Amino acid sequence: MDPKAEVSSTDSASPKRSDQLLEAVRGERRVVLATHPNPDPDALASMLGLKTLLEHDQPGRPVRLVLEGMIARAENQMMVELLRIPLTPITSVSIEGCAIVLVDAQPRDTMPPCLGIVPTAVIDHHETPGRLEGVRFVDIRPHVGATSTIVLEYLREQAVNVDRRLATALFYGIDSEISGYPREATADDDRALEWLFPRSDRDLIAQIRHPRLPRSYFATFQHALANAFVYGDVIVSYCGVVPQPDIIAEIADFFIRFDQVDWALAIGVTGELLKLSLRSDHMGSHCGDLLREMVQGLGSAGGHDKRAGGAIPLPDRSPQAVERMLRIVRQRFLARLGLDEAQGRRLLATSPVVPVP
Ligand SMILES: [Mn+2]
Repeated sequence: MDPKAEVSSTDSASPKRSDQLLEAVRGERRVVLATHPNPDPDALASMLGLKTLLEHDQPGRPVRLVLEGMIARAENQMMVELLRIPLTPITSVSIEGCAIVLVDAQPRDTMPPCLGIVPTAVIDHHETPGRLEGVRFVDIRPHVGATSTIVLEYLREQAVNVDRRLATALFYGIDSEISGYPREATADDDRALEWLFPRSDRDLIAQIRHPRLPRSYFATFQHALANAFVYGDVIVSYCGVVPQPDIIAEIADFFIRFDQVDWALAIGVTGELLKLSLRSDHMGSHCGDLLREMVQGLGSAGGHDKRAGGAIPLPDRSPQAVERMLRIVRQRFLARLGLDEAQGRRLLATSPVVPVP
């Protein structure tokens, strides 16, 4: 989508995006806000902002935030707890007769929230296209760094009060989404952060950023470090069976900082899935497209230019099934980057274990 086309919608002659969204869901008695599985802070904050917007427009109408999967990262659990984000498991919600607003995601065949149901509205910023036929309201801006930036724009267009709790959620939603390096953000995201910062609770943000971590977190890093292999300017790490799915992305973020690589791929098993997370250090890497090629015929993937994630369903969790799939994915990845598997070497030699002092 042409980013300049976005600007014209804010001009007073044309209807505002937020007016169109509110109009699209106005006829429905209930609204369900859904997002991708294992929602991240941007998805959580966007849903909280839209709930506020919709309740302001039609007070008394129920607006539910549904959760598919889990709140995985300790930071995200802290966010949900401290900001009291009300979530209902998707399995206990009847979506019949509701307007469904899909946030920070797009409808795909592999995405249960919309299985067989066309959402009423889709608000997202990911590049990976979804199935949008029949969707009444679509606002997809791949150039914007966070969906929360779009939601804040709606709230301000409609002059909705953004209280401290919501400002804190939106600030953290945007900041956590765009604070990686290389940075994928626009001036709109920066303006949103500037507006939100003085209205947010900085002490709560600090608490959300620094939660206590379980032993399994460190064990996963140990496994990932011991099973990290370097091929030219690429690092591939196998994280084993992970305690929660988001840690695979965290490991990819960790390894892309290695000064001898430009690509980092982290792979782990969660439930019946092999999850992958890819990072690149260059503009124009098209990580989302590359990862989609890698999992073609096996699973699904998507994301941004420098960051992408994907998942492959496993026939079972046996070491043989995992190893077979790992080998296919690794071969496809290295072949695509023109690298030879045989040149792989471990990142670290086995480290000596000192006796207990
Ligand atoms: Mn997002």
